[in-house]
Amino acid sequence: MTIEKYKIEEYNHQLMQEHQRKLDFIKDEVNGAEEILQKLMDFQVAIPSWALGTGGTRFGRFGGGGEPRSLEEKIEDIGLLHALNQSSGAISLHIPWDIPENANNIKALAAQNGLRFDAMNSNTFQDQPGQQLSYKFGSMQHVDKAVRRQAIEHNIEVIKYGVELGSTALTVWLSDGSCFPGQLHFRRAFQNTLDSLQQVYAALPDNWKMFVEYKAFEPNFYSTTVGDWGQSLLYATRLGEKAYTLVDLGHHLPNANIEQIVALLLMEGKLGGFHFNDSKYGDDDLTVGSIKPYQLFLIFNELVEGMDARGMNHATDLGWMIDASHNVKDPLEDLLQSVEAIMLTYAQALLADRKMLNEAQLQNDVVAAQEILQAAFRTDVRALVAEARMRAGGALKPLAVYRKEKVRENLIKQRGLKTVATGL
Ligand SMILES: [Mn+2]
Repeated sequence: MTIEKYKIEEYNHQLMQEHQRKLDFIKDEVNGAEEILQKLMDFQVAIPSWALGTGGTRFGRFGGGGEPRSLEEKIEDIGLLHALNQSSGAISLHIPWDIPENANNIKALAAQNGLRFDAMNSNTFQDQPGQQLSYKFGSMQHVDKAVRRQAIEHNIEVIKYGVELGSTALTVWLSDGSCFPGQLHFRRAFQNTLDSLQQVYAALPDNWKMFVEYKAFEPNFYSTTVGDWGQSLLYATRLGEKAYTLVDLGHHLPNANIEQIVALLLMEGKLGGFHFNDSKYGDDDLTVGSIKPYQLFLIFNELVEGMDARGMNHATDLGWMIDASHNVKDPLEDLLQSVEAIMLTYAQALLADRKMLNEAQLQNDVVAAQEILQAAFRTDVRALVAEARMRAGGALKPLAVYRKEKVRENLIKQRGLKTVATGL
């Protein structure tokens, strides 16, 4: 299913008067509105192929119907999101869940939908049907060299698929670790993992990056071999200049100061990619901005400040991706909400008066520093984000159009009620 451009324009037209009033107000309130609008239009967030179906938990899964049955249908779904918000112009694939049978056709279909291929994701956290050796006790850390070899070869195969599609990054997330004290020799696990990653790194094309994603716990509950940003940075530093740390918001212990982690990784030139989601307890994979919006703002504030300090391009110099999937919402509505939350928070971070903040910091004026940050956070930037979206050809209110056009009902009609997206 597609939503015609004229339909989106019709809906926009109905809202125009009210929108213009709100836009005039905010443009009056803030400095450099046009510059912010351009940055918002340039900023794209990649959608992972596994977020298009209803997520499951280990207790159950409640499908909503009309889920994409193939890579082609996943691209179609992201194309719908992008048509509505003009900010979801990339897709991140997971191998082996989304092996492109015919790379040229898949590339052409993505291009028709205005999408490019973001980072490729490998999977050595599950055993696949027919797989020779098991990852039950880890993949790249494994005591058996043959298991490590299998994991290395899988990652090299993922790079090969990525090259065919025009991707330029590989994200490696390992579930390797241990569940009980004594199970694992920590240094040996690290060295095996480093050696395996080095062999994958050696197969990276010159223009590619490797993202080493860390996670504090789950599925292993005693130790994780890439467990925090320190360990990831250690691997990335040992690997070389094409290797970076990837920060996933849900992969920290409770109350970790993620904004400080981001600031220091940027300082070291080692922040490569970012996975957005939100959480209350652990890796809850909830909608971005739904639980801790102020934390998200503080993180974005450091991202903008740190990238500007290094002269980085916000839109292109980091890999931005949503990594969330859960049980109770229509996945496409959830993704529209997540992208909206990201754009709103990015806009607020762009508004922060950094010169004043710097002065407050140098004067130890703690009260003023808080006032400056919260003034930005409490600014209603919804009209700015909507304006950027409309100028790019999207909808002023994407979620409202999605519902009025009965997208989910149409997808269920087309695909059926009992479909299950691959990989979940
Ligand atoms: Mn992730």
